[in-house]
Amino acid sequence: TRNPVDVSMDVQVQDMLGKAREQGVETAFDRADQMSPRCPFGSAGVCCRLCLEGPCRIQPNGKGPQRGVCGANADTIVARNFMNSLIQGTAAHAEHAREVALALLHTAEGKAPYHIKDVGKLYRIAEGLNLSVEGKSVNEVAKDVALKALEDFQRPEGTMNWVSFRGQEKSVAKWQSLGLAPVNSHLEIAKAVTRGAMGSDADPINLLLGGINLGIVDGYGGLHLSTDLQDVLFGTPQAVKANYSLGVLDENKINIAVHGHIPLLSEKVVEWARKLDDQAKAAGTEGINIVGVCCSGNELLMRQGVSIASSFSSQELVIVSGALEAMVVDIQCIMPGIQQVAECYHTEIITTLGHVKIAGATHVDFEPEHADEAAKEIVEKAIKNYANRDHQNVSIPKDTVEAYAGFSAEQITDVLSKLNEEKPLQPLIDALKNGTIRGIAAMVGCTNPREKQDVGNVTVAKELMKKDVLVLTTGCTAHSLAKNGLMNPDGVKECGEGVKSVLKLLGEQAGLPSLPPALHMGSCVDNSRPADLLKALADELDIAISDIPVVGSCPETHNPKALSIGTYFISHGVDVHVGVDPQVSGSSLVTHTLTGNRGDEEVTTDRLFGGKLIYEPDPVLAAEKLIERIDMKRKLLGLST
Ligand code: NFS
Ligand code: SF4
Repeated sequence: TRNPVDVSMDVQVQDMLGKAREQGVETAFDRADQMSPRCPFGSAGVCCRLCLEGPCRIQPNGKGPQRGVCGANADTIVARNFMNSLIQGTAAHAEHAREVALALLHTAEGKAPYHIKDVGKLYRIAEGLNLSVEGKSVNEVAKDVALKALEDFQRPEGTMNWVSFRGQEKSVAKWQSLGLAPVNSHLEIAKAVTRGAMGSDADPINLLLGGINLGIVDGYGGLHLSTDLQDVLFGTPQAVKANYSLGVLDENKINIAVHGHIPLLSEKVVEWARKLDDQAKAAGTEGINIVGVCCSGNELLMRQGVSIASSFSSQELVIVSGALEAMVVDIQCIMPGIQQVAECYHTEIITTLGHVKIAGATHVDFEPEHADEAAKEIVEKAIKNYANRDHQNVSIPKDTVEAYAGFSAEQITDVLSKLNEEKPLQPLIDALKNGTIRGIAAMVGCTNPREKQDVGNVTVAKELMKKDVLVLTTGCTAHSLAKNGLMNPDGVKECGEGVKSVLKLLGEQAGLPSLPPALHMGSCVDNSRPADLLKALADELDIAISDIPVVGSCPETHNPKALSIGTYFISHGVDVHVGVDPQVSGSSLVTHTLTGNRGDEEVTTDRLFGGKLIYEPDPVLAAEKLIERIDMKRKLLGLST
């Protein structure tokens, strides 16, 4: 068993883990220890249990049988397993997007209690989709946009609307020429399920190309669609200030954690917490305190300035504080373990979706049409549960860290436009060209209970900042960076002189001493935002996205969703680093296709798309490898290195 100091950089997490252990409460960090050593077959991706002839497993060292009962070899099994995990990630994002699209339709029809908050963005999207808006009301335009979005789950042929709308022409043309441009999300997911099944696609390279197709579905049918429509419904984020760490819990208030992903639920919980504040006061408290966990937290942070209590790996420890009345969850990244932990304290776990329940938890069914009733019921349950709080067992860590977030592509462009109104991207382009900014990195992804929390995320970010790389961030990685001062203007001291000067200059335009060194662009579906920024840059320069000196890094990932996001970026020729084993080492062919170089004889993603996967567990070495790739792309553009 690891000592608390070895599971997280965060002292509050260490303390809370100490409390949990003292009280005999098991968390993911303990279970991760119990799970090691991990099965070498699974780790290498060479076990297959796709059919009842198996399970089959191939010894990577060449000893023992080299084919499964059906004749599939290690290459096929590894490629199939990799693609099957991309299906998981892509389906998660597509389903997220579909729910938001349906909610937009119902809102436009007056059947769901939401409003069109960003009318400007709605009209920009309508224009991008070539919809006529003349003589139409806002709701009519919203309905047209929602129908176009839903068409991306059912059109029988052609290219997805959101791919044509949001994709860069150069990339779309390449995908079309390779037969990889997706038709509709459900079709591609269903096709991938079929090809990855027993006795279907047995060509490892073809399976990996199927994975690229899923990455494209993920990026447009999942990420962009979700972000676009969420911005329409809930507003496009603008810079906000909020607090991070377990310390954001408030002993004097009723604490409700919102956890999961889709803001349809969490936005309503915030709204009703405000409405029922008096009830909370009548219960003898100072009101209601909503805190965020995982990406629901990111969504609320970006739009409402709600503070964030925890990233993925320490989610159970929010409960161990003893001060949490309810944890409301929707979907994804919700550890089933929270229920066992909650049973040791007074916290009520509230699930909200018919297809995502946890045995033993309370269930309040959440349908967008009845969002108000459900949110009210949830908040009232939390208020009522305050009576069960054991005040002797409350331990809330003292400090919180102040952080700035809300850097949507629109917000960044807005700040830039203060330097050059006509061509807002020009200052950024000039800085890239003259080397003041060496490159751009999107620091994304998770925390993983197997890894020491925050170390990978923070180290890679700092190493890149030092070398004048501009860092954008999303997801749980942003949480790591925020807690370590990298989303605060003070954090700019970590940057090299070039990036520092740019951030200071931009900060002044925004009334701050500096912009923070890591610009928080939102949740994981909001990886569409850095993608939008890259597309705008590439278009302005009339180059492909793969030519820009930009990289992605995902040091502490755990989720297949992160792999599909990574694949989305690779499909654009952006290099993507993962710090956790992607479980493909059992096939040198698959490994080479994903991680090989463009000059190689064989097929590699680098050769086909201009970007590759970089697996490197050491964060310092990872940053070095990323810088190498940034410099290589600078050289190809004829820029100084
Ligand atoms: Ni992304 Fe967000 Fe966090 Fe990882 Fe999970 S919450 S959607 S998958 S763990 S960053
Ligand atoms: Fe074994 Fe082939 Fe069945 Fe997989 S699909 S379990 S390798 S027989």
